Amino acid sequence: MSNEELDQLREKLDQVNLEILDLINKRAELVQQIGQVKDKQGTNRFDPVRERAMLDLITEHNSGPFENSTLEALFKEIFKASLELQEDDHRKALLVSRKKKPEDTIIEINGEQFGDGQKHFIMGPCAVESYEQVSQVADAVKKQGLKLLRGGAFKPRTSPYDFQGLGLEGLQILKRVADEYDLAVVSEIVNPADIEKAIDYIDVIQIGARNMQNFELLKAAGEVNKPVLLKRGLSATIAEFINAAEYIISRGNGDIILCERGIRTYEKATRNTLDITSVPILKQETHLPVMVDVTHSTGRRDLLLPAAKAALAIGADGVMAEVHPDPAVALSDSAQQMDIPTFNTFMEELKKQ
Ligand SMILES: [Mn+2]
Repeated sequence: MSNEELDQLREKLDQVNLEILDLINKRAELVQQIGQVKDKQGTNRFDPVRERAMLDLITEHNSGPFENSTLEALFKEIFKASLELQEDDHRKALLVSRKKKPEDTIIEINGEQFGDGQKHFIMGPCAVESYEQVSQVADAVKKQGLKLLRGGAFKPRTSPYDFQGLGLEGLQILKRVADEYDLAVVSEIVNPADIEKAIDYIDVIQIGARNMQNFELLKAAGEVNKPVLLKRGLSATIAEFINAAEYIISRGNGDIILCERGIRTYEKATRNTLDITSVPILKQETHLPVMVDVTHSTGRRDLLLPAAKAALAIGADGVMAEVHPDPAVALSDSAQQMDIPTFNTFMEELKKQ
């Protein structure tokens, strides 16, 4: 075969490649249109029966030289790429995504701008136990120049026999103390029906790890005009976490702070495993502020400071931790709450960073 002949064949091959390219992209456009129709109908994108029918049609018309199995494998790749294209379109459409809104969401709470690139802190006792207890912590929080006070009034506990929190009375205590010290209140709500009465007492609605996929609660939080601190579920993937936030924003409330609080793994040295790389992933994928709860992720007082340093170093917008005047007698999380001197050292160290 002369070189000229080879060149001609190669030229033809290039031509065919371009035709295939053109056809593949035409096909992709059709698939995208089908995806939009399916979205409107609310039907599943992946349809194995339809895929089988398409493959059968292709092999029926196959006159070689490729074998049917080779063609099936090739087309299967094209189908897969097209399905992924539909999923990309879907991800693009998420309201919490960077693709939808490239700039950071900044949430103003009591003069703090969450998401502005500065460090923010949410500190307070695990559970509200008494006015005295909360006000001692609030005093320490205020002296550190902080603006947000956390405290649990409704406590979803692993055992039904553990302390369940003071409920509305707990919120009233928090509100009273917060007003005295000019702090904003972050507190967990567990029941959609409680949101309406709770918003008179709290400034940030916390949705806890155990409720991350309580969709009715997410929807209810999406319908009020209060920032939401959403914690990652203990067995939730990052994609599930992002979708939980999407439930809130889809109802109109975009003031959402994501909070990594550790996930369940086989490791027993810590209470949960702090998934530290979820922070930059969440920052890349969404435009929302991201915090790290060092208390529940580690479950160990000796790890609070190094975990908090790591969180800030990797790009978290803030740190959450629990503080109790006398952790030894705390009604919940007694092993990992900081006493006030430890909290002061913790804060001094983090401010240095
Ligand atoms: Mn706790």
